[in-house]
Amino acid sequence: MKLYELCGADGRYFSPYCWRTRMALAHKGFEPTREIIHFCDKDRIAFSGQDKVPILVDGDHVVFDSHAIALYLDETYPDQPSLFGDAIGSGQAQFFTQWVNSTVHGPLLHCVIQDIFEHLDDASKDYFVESRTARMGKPLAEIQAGRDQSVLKFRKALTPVRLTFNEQPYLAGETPAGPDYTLFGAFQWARVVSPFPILEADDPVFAWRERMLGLFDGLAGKALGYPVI
Ligand SMILES: N[C@@H](CCC(=O)N[C@@H](CS)C(=O)NCC(=O)O)C(=O)O
Repeated sequence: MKLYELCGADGRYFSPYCWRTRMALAHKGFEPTREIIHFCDKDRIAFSGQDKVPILVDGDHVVFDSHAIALYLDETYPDQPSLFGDAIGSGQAQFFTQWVNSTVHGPLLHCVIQDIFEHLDDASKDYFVESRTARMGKPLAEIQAGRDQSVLKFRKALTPVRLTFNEQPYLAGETPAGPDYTLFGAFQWARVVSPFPILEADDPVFAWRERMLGLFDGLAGKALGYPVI
């Protein structure tokens, strides 16, 4: 298996979507070969017929989109530990993925967007500024300057997650699985590029993040990034 993953300068793997897939692959017991992609390496991923990572190449199969990859892994490797459980679990996971993408990623991106820029390889910097300024409608530094407010929105968005941890240690229940990786990608995205504290230390989500960082022999915790405080 080969995983095409986004990387910035000095081996900082910051993509939230790629982290979902790395964690999902580890959960399934797979260690793919890793292909490093920078924002400007579009020609190297053109074979997939689209321009985003993660992309998983498994023999003759080319699968892109982190959610589609997770579904593919469960369908193709049912004897390995499951990510979503059953058809109902997969159905609910679709909702959860859309919720994280639409409700959690936004305020978090506002907290770290300039920090992402700072950690990009030089060749990707202009592309990032142009594409993101056009998308967000403001200079990146200006967006990040409001992060004391954005982080409050981010923490508020996590209310259902926090309440879940009053009942169970992981989003998937007693042990981590697909939905935990879907949300955790966002936290790793921030940690890899930014020292900004996005959670308070007494937040149950903070303790969950600690547990996630330690999974799979510290796969995410050992990756280059800032200490979580
Ligand atoms: N829905 C996709 C989103 C993938 C995505 O947006 N990937 C970003 C990396 S974080 C990317 O490749 N962006 C390339 C670009 O913006 O040019 C997934 O879940 O995999």
